[in-house]
Amino acid sequence: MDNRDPFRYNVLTSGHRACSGCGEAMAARMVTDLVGPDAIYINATGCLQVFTSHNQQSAWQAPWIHSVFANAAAVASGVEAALRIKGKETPVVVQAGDGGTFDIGLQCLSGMIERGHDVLFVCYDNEAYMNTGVQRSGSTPHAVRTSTSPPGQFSQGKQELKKDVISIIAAHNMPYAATATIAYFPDLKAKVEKAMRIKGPRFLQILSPCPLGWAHDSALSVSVSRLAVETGLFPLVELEHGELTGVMRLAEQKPVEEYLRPQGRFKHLFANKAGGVELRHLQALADARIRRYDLLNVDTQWDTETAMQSERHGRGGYTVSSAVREVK
Ligand SMILES: Cc1ncc(C[n+]2csc(CCOP(=O)(O)OP(=O)(O)O)c2C)c(N)n1
Ligand code: SF4
Repeated sequence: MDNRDPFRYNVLTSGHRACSGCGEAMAARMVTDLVGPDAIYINATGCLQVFTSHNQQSAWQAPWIHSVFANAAAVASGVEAALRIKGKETPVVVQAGDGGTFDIGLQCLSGMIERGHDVLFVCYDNEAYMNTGVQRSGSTPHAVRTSTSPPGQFSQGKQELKKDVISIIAAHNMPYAATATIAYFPDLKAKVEKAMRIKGPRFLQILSPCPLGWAHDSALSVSVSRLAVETGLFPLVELEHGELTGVMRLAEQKPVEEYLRPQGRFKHLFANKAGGVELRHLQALADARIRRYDLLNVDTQWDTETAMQSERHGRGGYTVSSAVREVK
């Protein structure tokens, strides 16, 4: 008999060592509770792995494997293949930071998708290598201060742009890829549930503010992630078989300054003229994303409902089950 109380049982339980206000901890709690305990979780090295599995203790109330930094998707591929041979339908979920996704894990992730493994890959995107001391990653946005992109005489923080990973992943022509963030739980919930109804490789990029690395008040993680969406800097989108099938539209666009000001990682941009140039650059990047996804083309409030109604197709050799995968 299953004695787990569905209202009180958390896959990621309390007592772990995340910093207060950790967006990654919030996102992981949401995702894993939606997927449920009867799944196999593979965790790349990173903050989530470190703060949940310390010295023979574990905060996971589900089967959980720690892979190395680079190979979580390869481990998941093997687990999924073994389950398939055994005729089991247990969901397989990868969890990784942006370093483990955008950079060092990208090759294994690409292979996993190309081979068509039935795995959900979740990237908790906190836009730097947080676990090892806030080094810049391929996900770190332009002009951000990190320990390896310090602003100074020659630069205003990171010089390169944030890698457009959702487009790279969607270009694999895979069944489902989407972005989400902790500020919009109904949207995140709908996307996780939708991903779990689809067979084949699926990918979620969840913006997960890190109070330590972003240097914002730990009480502001949710509002900061909301501002990332409202400014256009982090569009909430869905892509199926490479095509855009859903966007969360904006009633109005907020200026990027509202998002940047509460975060110490952008503080240098408000200190001098050179920083002001980068502020305009960041505003232009947000404007470009708004145009690209047509985020303002709506006369109502948040258009979540419509965004969630996008049809799934069984194209590309993958089948789509009509019911939510049964969790036994
Ligand atoms: C091959 C290899 N290089 C470097 C490391 C050190 N390392 C462990 S976790 C990590 C950063 C993880 O960053 P990310 O994936 O973004 O996750 P976060 O900690 O930010 O959640 C690094 C550099 C490692 N474990 N293995
Ligand atoms: S450093 Fe950032 S990602 Fe890591 S536990 Fe702290 S808040 Fe979370």
